[in-house]
Amino acid sequence: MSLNATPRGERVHIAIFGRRNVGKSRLINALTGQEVSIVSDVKGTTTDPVTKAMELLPLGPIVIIDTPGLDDEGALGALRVQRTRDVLNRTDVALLVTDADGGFGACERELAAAVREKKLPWAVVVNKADLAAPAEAARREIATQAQVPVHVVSAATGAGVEDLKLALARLAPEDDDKFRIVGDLLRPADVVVLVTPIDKAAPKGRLILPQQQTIRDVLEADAIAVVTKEFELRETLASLGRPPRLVVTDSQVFAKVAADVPPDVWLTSFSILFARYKGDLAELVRGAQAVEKLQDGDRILVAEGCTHHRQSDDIGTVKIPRWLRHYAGKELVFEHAAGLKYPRALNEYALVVHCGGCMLNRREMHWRLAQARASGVPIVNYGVLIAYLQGILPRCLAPFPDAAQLLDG
Ligand SMILES: Nc1nc2c(ncn2[C@@H]2O[C@H](COP(=O)(O)OP(=O)(O)OP(=O)(O)O)[C@@H](O)[C@H]2O)c(=O)[nH]1
Ligand code: SF4
Ligand SMILES: [Mg+2]
Repeated sequence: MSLNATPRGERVHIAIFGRRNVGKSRLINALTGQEVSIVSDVKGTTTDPVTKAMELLPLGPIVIIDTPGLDDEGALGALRVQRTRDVLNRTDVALLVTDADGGFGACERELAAAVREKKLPWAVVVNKADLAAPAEAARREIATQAQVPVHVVSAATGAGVEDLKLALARLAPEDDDKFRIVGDLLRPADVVVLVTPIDKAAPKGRLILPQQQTIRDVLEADAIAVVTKEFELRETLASLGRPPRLVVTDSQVFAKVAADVPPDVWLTSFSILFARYKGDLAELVRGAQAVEKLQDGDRILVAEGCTHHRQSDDIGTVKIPRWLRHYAGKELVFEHAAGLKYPRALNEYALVVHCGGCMLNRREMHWRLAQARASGVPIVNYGVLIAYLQGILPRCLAPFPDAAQLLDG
């Protein structure tokens, strides 16, 4: 994806479910006007979830997910069905595709129950209207069972596809003001100073995504973003006519920045802002505190949201284990999970340490937190853990009293 495009984690994730051969893949191609997925009359053509980021008007930037059929058979089939069900954990809007022949049977009812349990917005699509338009009675029957809108379309002729796009735009969750990076901490005309080191680790010619997104959110709050490196921070603060509302820094230079920012000015880090934005800050702070209880032989899961290229001093496989062993002074056993492979049985772990999850949408991050909660396992992320180990977490949490309070207890 181009660097100018909307980040994947910010896109509405639309997933298409249904039995084999109902035309899920062909419908995706019709909706998007692209050959996203392979279509054939062989049952079980789509064997793995297929994901594609794109613009879908009038909705905007989306990720569309094609899935294997819900009625797949045999041991391999069951595995595919499980993978399809896992897609629900990152779905914002679900479409359940059926045809006039199959109607709304056991497969459809089962998926509908799972979608309802997750409280997802969804709709039913009756495809292949060119072959057999469902009689009005059949359509009403499906609507009664599903209790959601039923759209009759033909992926082959395109009939009903434009209406379905409009319906998707209506179903998509609206941007929720509760979920802001910093905007909710600011009043119009507040000044926010952002400290962004430009060192060898910084990408050439641009700022990294969390920095870009934070600037954007400051501007959306009608506040003023002032960007500086750590070396010019003192000058920057001195040049302002009034103290800033907030200083946000890269965690790596926190100590230097903390020395230059007056104690009564809020100071936090980009990682803390994103921990709150994507997840649940209080839960992650509790997870950090669990470090104090680690024992010899405890197993720790380090989970990352994508399989990025590992560097020699990799954060997840090298640095986090080193820092944690050093801090706890215990013999700890580390295991790793990357990408969409997030283990179900978390209860064998004493702690889960998750990456910032920049590639995951908020729904998936929340699902991962919920899995840990359900297993009774504390979970923390890289940003909150590092701040805790460095002893800077209390200062970082000053703007967030609810989470800060946990450290006092
Ligand atoms: N006549 C007609 N045929 C369709 C329509 N939509 C899909 N088909 C055909 O139905 C067959 C299955 O379509 P796919 O899109 O591969 O179905 P799928 O649901 O993705 O199937 P799996 O990947 O096997 O789960 C293909 O031969 C399609 O050309 C439609 O609206 N009308
Ligand atoms: S923070 Fe997680 S999701 Fe983002 S690049 Fe790193 S490993 Fe991937
Ligand atoms: Mg398919």
